[in-house]
Amino acid sequence: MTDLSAVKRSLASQAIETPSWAYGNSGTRFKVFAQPGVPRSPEEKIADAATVHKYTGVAPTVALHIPWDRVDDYGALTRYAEDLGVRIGAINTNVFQDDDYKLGSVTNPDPGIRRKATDHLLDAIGVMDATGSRDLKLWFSDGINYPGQDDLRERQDRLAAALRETYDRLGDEQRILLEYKLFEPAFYATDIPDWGTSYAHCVELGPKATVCIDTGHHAPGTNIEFIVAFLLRQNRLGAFDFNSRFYADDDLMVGAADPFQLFRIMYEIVRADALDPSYGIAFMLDQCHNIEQKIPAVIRSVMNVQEATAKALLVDRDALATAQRAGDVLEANAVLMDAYNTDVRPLLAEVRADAGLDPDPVGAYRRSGYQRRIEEERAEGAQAGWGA
Ligand code: PSV
Ligand code: MN
Ligand code: MN
Repeated sequence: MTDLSAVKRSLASQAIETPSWAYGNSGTRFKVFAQPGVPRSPEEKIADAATVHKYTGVAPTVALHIPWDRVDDYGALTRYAEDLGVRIGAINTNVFQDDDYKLGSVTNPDPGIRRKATDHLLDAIGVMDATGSRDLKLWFSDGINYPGQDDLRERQDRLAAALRETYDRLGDEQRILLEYKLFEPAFYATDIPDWGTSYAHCVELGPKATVCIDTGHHAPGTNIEFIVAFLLRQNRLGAFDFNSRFYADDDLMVGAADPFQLFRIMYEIVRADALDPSYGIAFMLDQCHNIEQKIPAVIRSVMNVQEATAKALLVDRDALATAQRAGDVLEANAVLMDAYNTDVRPLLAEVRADAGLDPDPVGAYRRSGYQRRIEEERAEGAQAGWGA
């Protein structure tokens, strides 16, 4: 039997990190559709993230992207966030938006460009020192488009050298989250294309390097929960970038394309007792809201993660273990599906009410007048978007 009060406690203490770039304008390579009220500065992105936290109660941190969120005084930005009730989360690096990086950043054949890219990673650790962030998130767009374009193996050596220098600069409480991506923008070969490559580099580096699983970065049909289980067993799962994909790296709302997959992922987390923030996994969103309104879309995404988590927590683990040990295939599957098919919305409404929150976060946001206010207040000035 599942202990409902323990489930509610776990849900109340869950933490989901939202990304600063989800609040800014974004689009596809064809068009960016600007929206009214979009932030014009890192401070305004943080204010929007704090609003998501205000209505969900489980989004206490916001990830920054450097240089999109560059400011002169990160100490002041940190205090600004804290005054609004949130903290700065992962620092994301950007070695993909400069002409110099056409042939790669840390794997570039030109040592001068490799130096520039590595220096950016080291600078980002300086930002972490100033903001108190624990996590340095590294995603490299590095790869090649044509067979023979560069030496596959030497690029791994260059990558390892840059990672080593970066790792050695980390403080005791800081870590690297190393992300992988199947393809794009490189199409023939990507330098960190899969979890195995990321994992191998992390092992080589040391215990402060862990893998970040971006759910959108896999081939169709990939069993992501297997990767989760494997990395948890090895103590190398550091973070998630949650989002949904239908075809490639769509960055759509988590839980929109395949809520069952999200449940299976969260079940592996629950199975490993790795949900509590004290375990150290960063549950982040990595999304862009191109055609839908941004703040309610982030709220909806947070709720989707909560719903998958609630279902995972409701799995009767004793009954499942009994069925598994007895080799009762149908019963084991039924136990899992019973939890998945439970409507957990009333349970989450109770958890919110117990925390003094409106049980309907999207409705509460819409009624709050925040959207109207930002549309009025942010009418003047350049909006933040990709690269701003
Ligand atoms: C590009 O694919 C990407 O979506 C990666 O997932 C990063 O985490 C994100 O951009 C932010 O740099
Ligand atoms: Mn990502
Ligand atoms: Mn991505």
